[in-house]
Amino acid sequence: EVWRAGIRGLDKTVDDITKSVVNHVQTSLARQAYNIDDLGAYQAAALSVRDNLLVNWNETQLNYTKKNPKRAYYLSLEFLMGRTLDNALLNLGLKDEYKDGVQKLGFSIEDILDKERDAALGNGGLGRLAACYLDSGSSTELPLWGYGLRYKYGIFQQLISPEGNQLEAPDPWLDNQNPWELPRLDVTYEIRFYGRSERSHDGSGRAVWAGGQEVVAVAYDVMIPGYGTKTTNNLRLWESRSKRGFDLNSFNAGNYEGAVESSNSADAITSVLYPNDHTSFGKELRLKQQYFWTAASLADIMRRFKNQNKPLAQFPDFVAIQLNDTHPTLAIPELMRILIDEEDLTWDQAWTIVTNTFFYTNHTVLPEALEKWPVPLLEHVLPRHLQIIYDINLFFLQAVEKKYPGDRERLARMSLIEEGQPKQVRMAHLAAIGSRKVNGVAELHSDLVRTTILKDFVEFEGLSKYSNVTNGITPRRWLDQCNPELSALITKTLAVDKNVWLKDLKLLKGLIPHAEDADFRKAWAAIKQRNKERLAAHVQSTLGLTVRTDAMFDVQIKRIHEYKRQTLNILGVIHRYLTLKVMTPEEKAKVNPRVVFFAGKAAPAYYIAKLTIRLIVNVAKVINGDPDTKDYLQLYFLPDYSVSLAEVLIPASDISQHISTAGTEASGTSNMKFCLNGGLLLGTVDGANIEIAEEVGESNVFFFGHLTPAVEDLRYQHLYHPVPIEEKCPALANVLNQISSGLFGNDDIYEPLLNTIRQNDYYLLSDDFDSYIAALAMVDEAYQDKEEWIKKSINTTANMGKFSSDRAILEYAESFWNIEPTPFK
Ligand code: 26R
Repeated sequence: EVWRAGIRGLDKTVDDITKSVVNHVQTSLARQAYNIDDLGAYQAAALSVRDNLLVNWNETQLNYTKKNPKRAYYLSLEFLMGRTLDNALLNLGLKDEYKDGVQKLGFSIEDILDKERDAALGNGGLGRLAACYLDSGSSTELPLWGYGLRYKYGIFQQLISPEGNQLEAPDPWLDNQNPWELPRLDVTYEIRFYGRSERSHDGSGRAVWAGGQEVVAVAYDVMIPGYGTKTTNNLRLWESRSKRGFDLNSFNAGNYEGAVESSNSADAITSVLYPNDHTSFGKELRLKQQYFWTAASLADIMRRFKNQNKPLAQFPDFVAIQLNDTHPTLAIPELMRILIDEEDLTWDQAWTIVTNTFFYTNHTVLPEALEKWPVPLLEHVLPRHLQIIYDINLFFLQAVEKKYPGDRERLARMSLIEEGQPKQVRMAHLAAIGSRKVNGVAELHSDLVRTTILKDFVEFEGLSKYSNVTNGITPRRWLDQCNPELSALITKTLAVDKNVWLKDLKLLKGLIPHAEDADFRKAWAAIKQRNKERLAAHVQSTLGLTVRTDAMFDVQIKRIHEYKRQTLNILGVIHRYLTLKVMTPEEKAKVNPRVVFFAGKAAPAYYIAKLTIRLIVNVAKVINGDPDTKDYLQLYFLPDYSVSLAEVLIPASDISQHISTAGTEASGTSNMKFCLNGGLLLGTVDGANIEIAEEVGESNVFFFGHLTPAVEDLRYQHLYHPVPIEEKCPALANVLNQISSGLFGNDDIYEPLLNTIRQNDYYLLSDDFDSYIAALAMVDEAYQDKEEWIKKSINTTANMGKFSSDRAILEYAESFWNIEPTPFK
């Protein structure tokens, strides 16, 4: 009775909330209630919200313990969560109450929300997708856990020097205490590295992995609330610590420095997120991150399973593990090791369990992004795992040989081991044969997986294992939170509660008839305009730059990469500038003003990507300062792209660019975010652009460029029948020559970038430039007819229902994992 009376319920009233916030100011922050700034108010409010999340989180875990459903685990090296407070308030249904509560205490909720730092534990698409999927997992009440690493430093902070160079600064996001994590100092596992694989002396002949170094994994839990449900799932992030703080042996031997160093090397494992996107470097520390995380996660999953006292053969009936790209593929040999070396199962028993437990999602077909680990490195760091990988390979190739006798080339192509100096383990092959299902992230991409990188595997194992789940985005963050006015207009227009349509996004189709209603169009356009003004105010306050808001807003925001072709965009901007320069005033009067925004980070070692940023920044200086053109064209590179910046940019866009060389962008997810917010899409026939066009209608998107099947031929021609660029694409040649002649700075710094195009032009800019310029002109023309444009905008939003991540996660749950919604109360 005494216990029950003490158990905390949810705060519900404004009164409960102010009390709880003030209580946290006094007790948790140990500060004077009357002497608190916005940051303190944020922290106290966050702690108070966390108390509420904890109520639901505890009940959720209790519900799972009671019902014991099959659970799915999403293993991802990246979770790009962004901010949490606003999302937690929305999902708890306490936004208005907290707004009033903090106002009573003398604060504005907007100012408080703005104090939160992003949790930026990811590079881009893959990490943000993981965050959307967790939101949807809880919102659809699925028993879904995330497992990742608690990096001390997230993705670097991007600074742009006056010359336009990207500089990287660390992101010490944990410097202010993080109210959203719960340290679980009692949940720890010891993870081994190095050492040797021996035979046991007990006569069983079992392998024993011994010696080396042990590192401790400590759990930190992050609560993931569902929208409009009590289900609050868990994201468990591992931190590495040295086993005893100090290595006592070396400490006793008088080697203080050595002892401290060993503690440093254990800490180093979860110190920093690798900032590479799409290029694998084979670094030892990265391998250690991958093993540390998969081994800790599997040990945790195994412990939970064993608590049920079920036979190991039933493991796949209770556990599904999704591999987010190949980064966690070591989980496959690790589970084999546990089952064979520690649980004494036979190879076949173990392999049956493994191949019914794992599921593998591929996120890219670019060759440089396919992970391969050098055999000598694996042998050094994980000697027992290398043996297991060799055994998996042996049995696998025996089966291939049986089906295709004497086909040596096929064996070499399919082998887990790539011959060479050194030999390397192909992680995508290991992930594919160790998994129950393999999927790509959009229809075209899944086709490419099936017909290129895993073609032999489809032939050998059958098509049904090789599947597609088109990506999705959470409409909570990417519509309701980032565009509250549009969300409110939609709710009013559909005349259903927002918690209905936000969970059944196809209901947006109800907007279609309203596209014909002039008043509705006016309201729709006014919101877009206010979102542009909000963006302009943000640029003004953060960068001190004045953006005109009576122009078309044209946005490209994503990692800087040659395949994404920011270069094509900036060359198009220069082309527009040159065209404006030779126009008469009468001609110019007909031009629609345009503001072009770029944002995105370049991998620190990616020279060409950094040059692209430098070019954009220096072109911006010239264009924005040219009195002949500045009324018609403005250009901005916004530094330090982040989830939070995207939340301001996306609702403000009229047109966004998704212009990868056909066949290179697996899906893209920001394309979905722009279109959901009524921005139109200018893009190539690639990734999810194709499915967006299918949904919203080809007349509502602007497509250009060569199609995927043409790409291979074009590249072949570039190599063997090159045509000088002056001949092939004079407009492009002219732009390149203008840059070379010093229009944007007098030295030769841009030559290496320009030469990638003049020489082999792997990403086909010279093939697509003319049709790109033509597409931009079509955009201009369409924008002239304001009413038609707004109709397109409305119809785009209305037809984006398919791209909710709720749909995507339910596809994984139903067709792969075989897990079910497990609601309570
Ligand atoms: C191996 C290592 C260096 C590495 C390679 C690639 C690390 C990270 C990546 C990121 C890749 C896998 C990625 O983010 N891919 C993106 O995944 C999104 C979500 O599926 C897609 O929308 C997007 O098209 C794709 O590029």
